[in-house]
Amino acid sequence: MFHFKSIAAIAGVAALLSTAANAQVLRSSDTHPDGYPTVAAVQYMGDLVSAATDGRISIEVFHSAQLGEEADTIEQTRFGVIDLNRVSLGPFNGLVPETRIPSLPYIFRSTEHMHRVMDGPIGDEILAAFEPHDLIGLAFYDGGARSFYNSQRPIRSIDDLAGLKFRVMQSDVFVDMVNSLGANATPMPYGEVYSAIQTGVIDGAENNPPSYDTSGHAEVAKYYTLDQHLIVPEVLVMSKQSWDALSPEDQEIIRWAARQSVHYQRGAWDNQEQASMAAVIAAGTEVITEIDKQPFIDAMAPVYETYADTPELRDLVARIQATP
Ligand code: GTR
Repeated sequence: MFHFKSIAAIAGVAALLSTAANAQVLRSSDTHPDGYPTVAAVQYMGDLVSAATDGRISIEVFHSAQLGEEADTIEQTRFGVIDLNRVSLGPFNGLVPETRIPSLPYIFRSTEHMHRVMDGPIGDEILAAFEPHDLIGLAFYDGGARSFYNSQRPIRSIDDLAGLKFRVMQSDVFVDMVNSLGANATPMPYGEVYSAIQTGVIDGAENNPPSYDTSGHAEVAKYYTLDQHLIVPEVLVMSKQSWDALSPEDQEIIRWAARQSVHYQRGAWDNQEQASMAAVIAAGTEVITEIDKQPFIDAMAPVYETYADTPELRDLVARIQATP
């Protein structure tokens, strides 16, 4: 015969099991390794979501491109195979035209300018532009400023870029950007860049210090010129299918937790940027900081003309530039 306490214990276990059965784990993708600021930020968001839902909903971050390269994971997120995805805005340029504008070279004067634009109504407008493409834009993270690195020679002026082959993210905006600077662009997934530089298929690539460091690219491309041509925000999106399956209350929790994680990510980003710069310098990177950016900025005029090609997109450029 069962003792009352055993019955209570069995009931308790049954309740736990049924919670576990109802518990939902949202799968989130990131190309970066564990510990990278974007990965840590989505894990932090997951902790907030778990706490706010008493464990009903949690987030598991599949870092290090475990779910695939960015272009493929974007498609999987649109189809609801992946629930959440932290990606650069760059790979969305073909799908979501509004994302081209904050991906234009030198559109932001500084990270602070980028924050003022993306934290306000313009940022909200760009997040909303994902919805017709089966994605819900949740938040923007920092991605610092991207600069050129290569294995051949120090770039001290725009003329030094001539003839070099650089990998870019899979977006025509960046192909035209590099070609307009007199170099040659090769679009390629992030995970293929290291061996492409090592084997001489390309001479280099362009990225922010944390990516240059943690991807190992600094080992094979030791000349890093801080021309800072792109301040492209990172974005966290959710599959619309996964979103629609949530109650309005849970959707609100997801939005709130994503917003909270932005503060967390920015703090982690600043630390990582400093640590990565120190690490690559210690490992022998030659950093070229003295560079006249004006010729780079001037060379970008045709890129603006090509990609800000509707009155709406031109207006978006003007509003970003007019933001103090
Ligand atoms: C990084 C960014 C990634 C990815 C990568 C790349 O800075 O965080 O999302 O876009 O650059 O160059 O492919």
